[in-house]
Amino acid sequence: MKITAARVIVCSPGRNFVTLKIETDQGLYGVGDATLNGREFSVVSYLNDHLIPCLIGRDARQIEDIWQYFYRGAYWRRGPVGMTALAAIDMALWDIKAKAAGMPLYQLLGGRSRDKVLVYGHANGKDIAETVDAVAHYRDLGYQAIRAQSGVPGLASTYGVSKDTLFYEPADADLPTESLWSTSKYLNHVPKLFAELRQQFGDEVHLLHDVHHRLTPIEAARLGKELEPFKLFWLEDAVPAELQEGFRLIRQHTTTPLAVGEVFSSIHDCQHLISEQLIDYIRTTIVHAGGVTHLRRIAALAELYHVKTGFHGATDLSPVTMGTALHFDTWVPNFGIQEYMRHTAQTDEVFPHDYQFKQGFLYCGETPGHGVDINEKLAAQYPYQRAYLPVNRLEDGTLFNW
Ligand code: EZ4
Ligand code: CO
Repeated sequence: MKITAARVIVCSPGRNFVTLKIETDQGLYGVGDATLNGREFSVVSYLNDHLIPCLIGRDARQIEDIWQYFYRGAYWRRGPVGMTALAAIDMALWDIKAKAAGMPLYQLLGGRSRDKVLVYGHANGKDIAETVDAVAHYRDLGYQAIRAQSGVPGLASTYGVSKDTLFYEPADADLPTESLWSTSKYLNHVPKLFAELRQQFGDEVHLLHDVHHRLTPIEAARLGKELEPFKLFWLEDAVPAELQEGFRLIRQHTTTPLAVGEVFSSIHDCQHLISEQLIDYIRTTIVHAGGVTHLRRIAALAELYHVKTGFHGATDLSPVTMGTALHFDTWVPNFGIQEYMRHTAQTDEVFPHDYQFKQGFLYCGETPGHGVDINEKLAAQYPYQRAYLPVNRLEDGTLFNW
């Protein structure tokens, strides 16, 4: 089965998405996501200028060989741009293989391990009262796991707090907006938020929180410790994770479960975090960490060390990634949870898919392949719109982590 064509499609049905479509001489095609939020065209160029010329004419069935060819063959390994481009090819090839087999992707991976996929949604508010209302709203929608973020008194804006409750999109301007950060104000506020949420909602609901890379290990240790009474499902991205051994310090001080990895691009970014049992959930996702082929290796390593999956699933992960991730989640033995931020109706229309949300769970479909397509005609009506993620400064002007 020869690859005859590969096309990169850029569209913006409410937000930017980069999509790869691979065609074969058997009439079967596959679709992959290549979206890297705020840096979209770096991946477009990597695919168009460097990978696609080497892809045409190859046997679409040889997923592993093609993966190795582009990983080892680049000489320059890893990194978000290269691994996202590779992931797009990998996703499209798994889509083709599953279509050729006449099976939904989870069957090819090893079959169903569970009936449904537990997901968490994002409840945001400008203060504690608004966040309480947002959590109540998600409870009404059937969610059993909810991430809670609140504005911090004395800070004009912070990560995770949006204008819209269901469709938070941080890449919100054609040049980066700037927000201000104070670690002390934040640390004083967050335990109050979770005390109130437990008071209001009891122990049944799973509560999660995303620090978004803003603490040092000792600050994260303090926060984890102070949040212990409120039994979080996880504390996410407590510190920027280039320093894997930094997690040892957090781990020595708290039993709050730790999740990390949405910005990782390979198994080497989390090897020590996993093998030294410094984390509880690994958040690498299909599109940013080399596709199904590479995620399988990360999940298998994690399984050895009692680490569960908790894939990134924000709105910048296109429905193509979401669909593929749901097949992976349906199969993977050490599944933990899946993040699920809803896409807008426009996005859902451009990417027809067969997965469904019901009462706090997502269900992947039974269509052969990963179950997500792109309507190219409709996509063409939504041209690219430049959009950046914000940057973040301390109150004295120092550039900080966003
Ligand atoms: O900021 O996907 O857990 N989710 C997140 C996201 C990320 C965006 C960045 O593009 O941290 O909201
Ligand atoms: Co996050």
